[in-house]
Amino acid sequence: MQIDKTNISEQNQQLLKKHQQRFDFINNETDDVEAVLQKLIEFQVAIPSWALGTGGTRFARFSGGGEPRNLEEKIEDIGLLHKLNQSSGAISLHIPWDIPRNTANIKALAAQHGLVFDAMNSNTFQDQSGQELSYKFGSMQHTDKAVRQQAIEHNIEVIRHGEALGSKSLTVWLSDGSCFPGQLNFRKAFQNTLDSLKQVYAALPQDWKMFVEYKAFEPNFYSTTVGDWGQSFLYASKLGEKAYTLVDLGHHLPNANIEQIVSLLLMEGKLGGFHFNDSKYGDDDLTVGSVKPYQLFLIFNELVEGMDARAMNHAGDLGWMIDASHNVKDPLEDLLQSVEAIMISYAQALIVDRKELSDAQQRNDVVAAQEVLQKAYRTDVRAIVAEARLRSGGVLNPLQVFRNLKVREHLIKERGTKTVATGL
Ligand SMILES: [Mn+2]
Repeated sequence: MQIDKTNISEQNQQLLKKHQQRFDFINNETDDVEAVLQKLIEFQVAIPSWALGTGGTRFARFSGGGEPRNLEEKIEDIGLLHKLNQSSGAISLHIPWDIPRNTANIKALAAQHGLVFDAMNSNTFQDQSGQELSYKFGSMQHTDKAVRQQAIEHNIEVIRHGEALGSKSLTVWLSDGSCFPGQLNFRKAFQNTLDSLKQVYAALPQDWKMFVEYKAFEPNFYSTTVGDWGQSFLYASKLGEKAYTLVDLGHHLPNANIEQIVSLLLMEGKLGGFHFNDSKYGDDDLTVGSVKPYQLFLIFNELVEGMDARAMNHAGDLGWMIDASHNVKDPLEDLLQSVEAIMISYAQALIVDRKELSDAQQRNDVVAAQEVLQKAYRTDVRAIVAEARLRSGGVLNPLQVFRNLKVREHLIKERGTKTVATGL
């Protein structure tokens, strides 16, 4: 399935007049829209290779039709998303699910679709077929040195694949932990994990980053060895300047103040990357912005404030990724919604009146501070986001065009109704 320039301009033509009215209105209402547009155009969110097919729960998996059957088709799917929104110009690979059969061909295919390779993801949370030792009782924390060594070697192999593809970072998420009190010596588990991470860190190329992702619970239900941002920060600090904490929105205990976590990690120069999703109860992996859009805005508000305080480049200095799983929606439609939600929250954070907010905070004017934030949050910035897409060659309404062009129907025709993408 190819979407060409003619498709795009035809689709945009139908919506252009209405869009222009909406954009003119918001442009008059808002200061410095041109600067916001420029930032939106530069901002790219990586799509994870595992989110292109239907996910499953521990009960069932209801596969959809036309799912990508291999890495080439995953790249093509992200290419389609990027063609529509011009904001999904990167792919985050998972090893061993996405080991390229021919690296040069894969690089060329990605380049053809305007995609770069974002963070590489290792996997020691499940056993692979033919694997010698089991991760049933953990990987990097394991009591047996041989298991730890196997996990270390796997991560180093992931780095090598990433180097060949032009990636610049490794995300390590460990499911290690314990399910029952007494199962684990916490201190030994931490030390083993730190020693293992140190060996992986030593194999990082000079210009690479390592992201240490944390998660409060699941699959382990009593303790997790990288359980929260404090523990991740501890590992990242002990490892060195190339190691950072990665925040996954779904990996917190209920009601955690994620925006405060983000603010402090940024202050310490230790926030490395972000996994976007949304949730109601735990690690639900739902569409970004579908349940708690105000929280997403508050997080972006801290991101923008914190990055500006350190003179960071919004688009390039942190790793922006989606980490979601789709059980009932078309994965591609879900991803279009997620990217849109991210761009909307980012745009709203960009129009916050920083001076007014800072002044209100200084004089303890709580009411004024809330007004400043909510004024931005309640501004309908969708026409700004659409204008950014239009200027970068995308479509005004990606979801509508996805349906108008019958993208899913074409993919089913090409790939069949019973395809299963590699992943969970
Ligand atoms: Mn994640």
